Amino acid sequence: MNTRAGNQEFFHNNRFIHDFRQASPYIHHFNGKTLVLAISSHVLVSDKLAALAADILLLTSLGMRLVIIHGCSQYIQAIAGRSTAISIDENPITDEAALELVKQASGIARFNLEAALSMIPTQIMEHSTPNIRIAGGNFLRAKPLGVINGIDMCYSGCVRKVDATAIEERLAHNQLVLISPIGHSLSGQCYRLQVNEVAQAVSEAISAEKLIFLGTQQGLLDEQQQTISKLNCIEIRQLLARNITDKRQTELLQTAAHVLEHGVQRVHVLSGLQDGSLLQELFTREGSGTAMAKAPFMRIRPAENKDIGEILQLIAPLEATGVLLPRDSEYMENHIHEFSVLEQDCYVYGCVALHVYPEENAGELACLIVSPDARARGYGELLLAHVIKQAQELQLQALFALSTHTGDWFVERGFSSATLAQLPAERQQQYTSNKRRSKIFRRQL
Ligand code: 1C4
Repeated sequence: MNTRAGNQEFFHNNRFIHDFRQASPYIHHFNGKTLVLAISSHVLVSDKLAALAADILLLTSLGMRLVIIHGCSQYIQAIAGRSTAISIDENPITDEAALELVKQASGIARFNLEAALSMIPTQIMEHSTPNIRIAGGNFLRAKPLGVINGIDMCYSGCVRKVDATAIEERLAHNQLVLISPIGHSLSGQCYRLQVNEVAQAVSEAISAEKLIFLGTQQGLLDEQQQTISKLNCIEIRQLLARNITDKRQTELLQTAAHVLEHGVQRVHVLSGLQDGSLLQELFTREGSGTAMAKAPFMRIRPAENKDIGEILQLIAPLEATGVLLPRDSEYMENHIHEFSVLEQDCYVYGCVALHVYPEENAGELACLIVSPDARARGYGELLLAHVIKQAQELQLQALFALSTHTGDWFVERGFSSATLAQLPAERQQQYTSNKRRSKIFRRQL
């Protein structure tokens, strides 16, 4: 029997509440953001398409604006027979017959995707199904590749222009834009285009928040064939310079570097065959596959009132064990200007405060925390360096830190033991009254 007590036990035991709460900043962040999904035809022909389509519908219902670019090589192969080398990598020349195949295959890919996106996922009630409208059109202007090294590429083309205004109009009307890898020239001719190139041109033209490649691989691989979780543009360029990746991976890295340097915030390479990889990437801290960004993913910024909840969550267990001084939300509201937070994506992973004693021309590094799941990555050291820089900019002469458990950490980073008498007078009083008998450390600036 399904009882309320049974339900409570269910919620207590499973991770639903934890996971849903963890997803909430991402849900908030992505509302109204534009995502470009480049979906390989290997995914479209697989039995995972229905699950992926359901996840895509979920994203639209959460307010994300989606543009999908689909591949079609698997459909071409199905029509033309297995022996035909028809992917653009294998056969870059598109003659008239090949162009006909591309048109047929794109049509099938498109219809299958539209059908999958029209299904009502079982978890959505019929009357509450988001009424997703799919828009297509002549969004891509193409031009021929022409004759390369004496070889006529015939109807293989490249993107000349993206009609970003038309795409924006469709997105503004809550439509999902579906784009095939075919463009049209001013003379009315069709040209076959590469999915990567279309994805690059479209995501740059509409300044997408993210470009997400959904293919067959878990993500990009390093030399040991392990999935790389994160890359910034410098690391992408280094990987490309080492020339160690295969052709497909090299193309993805080149595309990623280009779009990141032209306004797209993130590029992801995920497996479209792994159930839920898209949701995992967008709504969990761990993510999925490979994520690429222009700058390193982490930044330290001044704390704001909106961060108080997360800072208090970081403090709570350390306050309970006596590592940190107690601080409540009223204290935080009054002192938030002293705090800096270390943020990655939408999450606060650490914080630190600089309390200034102007009369003694000194500062105290306080409330230094790195979240347990992000320790030993050098974040503590970065927060320390940040506070030292702040203190130097204020032309303070000394920085203090008081600690019950972390003395060695400060000594290893240039602090020395200090006496109570060396502390600023106001802090001496607080020290005496709170009876914590913390060790005192000082660093000359
Ligand atoms: N002692 C010595 N070494 C330590 C250490 C410790 N307690 N904790 C970590 N380490 C070492 C690691 O083993 C690692 O060494 P390895 O493996 O590289 O050789 C290295 O540090 C890691 O360095 P990191 O730069 O990657 O550092 P993170 O792990 O990112 O962060 C924290 C280091 C100490 C910040 C982190 O472990 C943490 O959050 N710990 C819990 C909170 C904590 O102890 N914070 C220090 C507070 S002192 C208080 C206040 O409320 O204002 C109390 C004031 C009072 O009156 O008593 C402060 C300043 O907040 N004061």
